Amino acid sequence: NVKTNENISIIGVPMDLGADRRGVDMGPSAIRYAGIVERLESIGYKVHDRGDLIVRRPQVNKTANTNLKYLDEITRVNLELCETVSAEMEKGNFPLVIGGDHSIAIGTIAGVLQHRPKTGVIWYDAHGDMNTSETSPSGNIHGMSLAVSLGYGHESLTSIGGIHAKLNPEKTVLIGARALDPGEKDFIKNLGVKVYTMHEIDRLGMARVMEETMEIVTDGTDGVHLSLDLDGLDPHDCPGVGTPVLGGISYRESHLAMEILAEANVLTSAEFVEVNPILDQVNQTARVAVALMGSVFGEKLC
Ligand code: EXY
Ligand code: MN
Ligand code: MN
Ligand code: MN
Repeated sequence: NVKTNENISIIGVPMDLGADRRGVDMGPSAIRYAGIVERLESIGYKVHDRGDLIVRRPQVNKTANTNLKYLDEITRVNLELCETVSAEMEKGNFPLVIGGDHSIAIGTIAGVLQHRPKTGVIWYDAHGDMNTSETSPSGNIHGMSLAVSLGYGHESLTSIGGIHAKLNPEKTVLIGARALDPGEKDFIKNLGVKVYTMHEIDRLGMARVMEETMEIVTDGTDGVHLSLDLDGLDPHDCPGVGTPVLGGISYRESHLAMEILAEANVLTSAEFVEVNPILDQVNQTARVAVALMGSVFGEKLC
């Protein structure tokens, strides 16, 4: 049952500076404790756990002339993450990043784009993460990472990986959105990013949503990245997240989404973020994350 790209490199990023609530920095430990390595090995992969990047805790969260919280340290870590992801891909390994708050998508995606510059992205999230410093209600960078990866936002962040390493909005799909800020809604429409809100998921069903999504992210691209924020799922299934929003995607629908992605055999990189163990119930959210990784990496029920 060994896959063609049989090497997976796990990169932990214990980052919580991009979020308002502390604790999401313990996400990588919780996901390892939930058995990520054993799970992927049981499917037939060779798993290389590269450990965690170092994230410092600055005493000062202010950078001059900006409302962005912890901009300097978030920039530093994402530069290192970009290089780490790029180095793993250089070796032919599949980068699997575990977080940590969603600000780490900036570094992951910048690294991925060094090797697959036309990557399509599935952004599985209750939120859009499409704010800039002008539209952000909070100054929290985890609410800005998709905008940065598309080329919009503070220059320290958009320059990571180089100004040309940016996503194509028409090859970017949001799934599970239900808490978009007014500025984000305008931005999504203007850029032509495809959004499947909970309304479309209810109406069309997850199978159709994923079939349409696969069409968008595979046509004319050279890779597919999955950026899965656990708060995309319903808080009943995933209580251990810092920004829960009622009315989310179910555990079963999420498995189906991952299985359809696995069947298409197009995934080239992935990240699972926003697991917050101190808000969780007996590590349930980390266990859901590992179960979904099982599905997306091709685990079969029978
Ligand atoms: N849209 C809100 C903000 O920008 O502050 C909330 C963002 C939460 C982001 C979470 C991780 O997906
Ligand atoms: Mn912390
Ligand atoms: Mn997010
Ligand atoms: Mn979110």
